[in-house]
Amino acid sequence: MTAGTNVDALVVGAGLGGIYSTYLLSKMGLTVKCIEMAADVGGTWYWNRYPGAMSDTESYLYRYSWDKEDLQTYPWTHHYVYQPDILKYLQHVVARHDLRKYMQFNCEMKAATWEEDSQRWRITCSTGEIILARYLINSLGLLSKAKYPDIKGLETFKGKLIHTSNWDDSVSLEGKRIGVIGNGSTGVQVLTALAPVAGKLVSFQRSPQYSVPSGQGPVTAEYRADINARYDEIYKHVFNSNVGFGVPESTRKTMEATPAERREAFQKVWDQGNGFRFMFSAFGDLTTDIDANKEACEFIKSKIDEIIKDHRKAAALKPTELYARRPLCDSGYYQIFNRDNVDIVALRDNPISEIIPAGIKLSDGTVHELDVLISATGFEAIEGSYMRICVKGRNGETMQDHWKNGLKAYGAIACSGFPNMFIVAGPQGAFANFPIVIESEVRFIMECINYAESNRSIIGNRSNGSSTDGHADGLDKPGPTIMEVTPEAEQGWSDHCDSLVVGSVFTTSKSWIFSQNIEGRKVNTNFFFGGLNAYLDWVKKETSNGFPGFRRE
Ligand code: NA7
Repeated sequence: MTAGTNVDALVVGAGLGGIYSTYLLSKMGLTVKCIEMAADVGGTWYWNRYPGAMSDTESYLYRYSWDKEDLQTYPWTHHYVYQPDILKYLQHVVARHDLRKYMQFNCEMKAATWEEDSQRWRITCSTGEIILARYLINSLGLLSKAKYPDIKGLETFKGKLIHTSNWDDSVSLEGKRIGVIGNGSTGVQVLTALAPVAGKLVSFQRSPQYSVPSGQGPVTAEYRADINARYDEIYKHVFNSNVGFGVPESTRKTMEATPAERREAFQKVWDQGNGFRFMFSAFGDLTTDIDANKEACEFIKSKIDEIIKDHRKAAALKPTELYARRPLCDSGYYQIFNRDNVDIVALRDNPISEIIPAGIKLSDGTVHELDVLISATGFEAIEGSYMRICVKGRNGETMQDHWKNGLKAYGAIACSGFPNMFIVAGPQGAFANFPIVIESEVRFIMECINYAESNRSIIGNRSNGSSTDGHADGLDKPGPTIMEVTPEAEQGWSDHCDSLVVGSVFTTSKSWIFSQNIEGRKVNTNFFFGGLNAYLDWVKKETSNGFPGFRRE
């Protein structure tokens, strides 16, 4: 066997989750290495460099909560941060905490195998290096593997084809004839940003989506000072909330309000901006009551009619489904369709028949000639990152085998048969603001590692003949030194996630949230819809009860 570099913990991925994991593991005193396939840190924000790429979490929350001084001093100027600023922020955190020394770039994990004899993971990298690690923390990215549209002739296109998640800065867009396929959060952002730049811009839209204003704009010094003064209170609220977006979470029932009160409440959140505010602050039942949801749909459709002058375009942009996907917000999306150089093609009436060298041919024979075709068609979400590599746990079981009947992970962080392996932003994590979710999952993982390390030191002390005071969990016998979740606990979590979506309107729309954006994929509950607060309460119980979901041998 080839010898390899030995570390206590290997972190794979240097995005939000990988950076935080590396920081905490190094603080714990373990030897740690972080490998990243890209040329630098950033994860999602390294790859998604398309024009208009922006976080739709307000700037004051789109950062780590654990460095208060940095929270109060790091500059941001607008209500939302764009991709270049997020990337700069992450580079800044890595420099501030001197984490680059643990990191190796242009290095992809190709395979990882659990070795029973050494009780270690053997990781093979794209560089040919072998790394041996007691703990493997995969922070590979939830939305990492690009999904291209499965359309006949795509490869024949003679212009420039770009996927938004693998942007090519060298492509000139000024004055060009640009087609965009996809109008999810990415499509909405890229279309809005390109409207003033393109010569002609056409959105080839399969399913219209609801979008509300983001409320983007500069912040005043007073606004920033107020946020700075309230950070403790803000994070207390956020970690105790359902979606963690810092917005009020209403419990008011939509249908108990009069039509005028409903319109007034929707108008208020529309004016304030933010998709999650619109979905959760005006009323508390848009995701659970179809009649309530329909009221929100009608309100947004009335706004589309108000904003868009051309009736044909307005009709094409109006969704027919419920407001039941990840809520979108924008910086003037519907408004761009008032421009003469921007058009919409409703593929539900006239689908694409094929892509030809000159552009896009529709079923009715119309040809749209294009210089640039942008694919904003999303990702092979969650599993995509795992399916392209070979991770083998006990008895040679691969992640492909493990997830063949659906994606699952106990508490979003561990899979049975994969000892001492953890996942950040894997399946069945809280459906909430991502930096907060990632922090929560990373802390849970660190609790697991800390527990195993404490048990190791108790056993180590015993074999040295030293006396020990109690045990890691206060029980009679020391707990496990290898953290491996039981199949029952893993299945129990997955069943719990399934039970939480019964009756949710979210199940009515096809999207990556339920693995329905990929043809032929099994419908799966990819999130824990019980709320961030419920997730954190559950984690607290697990840790204080001595990790009952993990094997004790
Ligand atoms: P999404 O939300 O998965 O959106 C993908 C879009 O691409 C959506 O509008 C799809 O239409 C469209 N699509 C996909 N395939 C096709 C084909 N073949 N023809 C036409 N249109 C197609 O990805 P995003 O990148 O926007 O957002 C992903 C997440 O990133 C988002 O939730 C945020 O958390 C950040 P469909 O709706 O399937 O009809």
